[in-house]
Amino acid sequence: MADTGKREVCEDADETCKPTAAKRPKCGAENQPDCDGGGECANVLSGFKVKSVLRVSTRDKTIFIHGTVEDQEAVVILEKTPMRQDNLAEIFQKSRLKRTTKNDIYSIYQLQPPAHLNEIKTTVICPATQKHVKKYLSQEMFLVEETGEDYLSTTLPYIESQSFSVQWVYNILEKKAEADRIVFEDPDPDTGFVLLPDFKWDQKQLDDLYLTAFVHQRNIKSLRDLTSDHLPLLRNISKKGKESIQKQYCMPACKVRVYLHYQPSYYHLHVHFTSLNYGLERAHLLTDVIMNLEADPQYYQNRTITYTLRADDNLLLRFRDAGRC
Ligand code: M7G
Repeated sequence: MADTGKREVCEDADETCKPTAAKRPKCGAENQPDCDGGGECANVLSGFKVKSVLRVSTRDKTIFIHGTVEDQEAVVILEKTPMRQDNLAEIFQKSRLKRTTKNDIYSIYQLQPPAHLNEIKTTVICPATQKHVKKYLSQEMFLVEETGEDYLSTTLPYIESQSFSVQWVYNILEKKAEADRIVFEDPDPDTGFVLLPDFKWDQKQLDDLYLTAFVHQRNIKSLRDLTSDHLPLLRNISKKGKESIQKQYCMPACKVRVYLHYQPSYYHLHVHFTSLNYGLERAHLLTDVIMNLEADPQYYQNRTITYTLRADDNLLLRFRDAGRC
């Protein structure tokens, strides 16, 4: 873990925390045979052929591209990573500067840092399905108010017919992938889970901390399936997840947002642990979920849940067909 220059005070300890080194991924494609153990990969993207740009976000400095790699459909996401305080000295000393404008006391430069400080986080989904391509395409959004009945008659059949594969989650749970990235595991088949850095986090700074806990139980699709029977599981994730993050990253519980998405993209129950910088769209706070289930064991079977769907989402079409949107 890069030292962000911050020192947080541990909640449950007298001494000041020192974040322990984060387990870094060796490279984005560590399971592919073209990567060596040191993290260098053969450039699998050298033959990437761009078909279309799906979305550009200047604010997030990210571009989503649809294309092909060796005739296989692929989605590539390029993202400029956040600036890190601990690199500043090297940036100032070792960069090349080109001045583009000067006016009185104001100057603008193009700064070219050394290559290793100029990395672009690159996510590759290959082979990608049409559904992946759609996920990243900019689209108009619509609001849906899903009742418990809507869930059973419209949403559940949709999920069962065409949700994303969760094989990658099973690979994590079975240690067939990302085993070296696991931050914490409770192996209990009922209340246990695996906590590890999310794909969205490069682990280089704590400002955008993002870990995800995947439950060992395989029959819980989402928030909708939760009843008071799952309270021991949820309380366990909340407690041990926060404790692990406090221990590993020195991030106190009051700095971590813990929540479930509804609708999620992947229907195997998982809980997001993020820094407060992340937005709240689709988020249901785990503490609220626990309190709601304590008050009403069937709360999530009965309540109406409101969320947005993209114009091209087949689930929206189903709500339209059912006259519910
Ligand atoms: P979600 O709420 O189902 O979907 O969360 P979202 O992507 O619409 O938020 C699933 C989470 O799993 C997301 O935060 C993804 O970034 C993360 N994720 C997806 N994949 C395919 C992987 C993976 O292979 N490994 C890890 N560690 N995280 C992943």
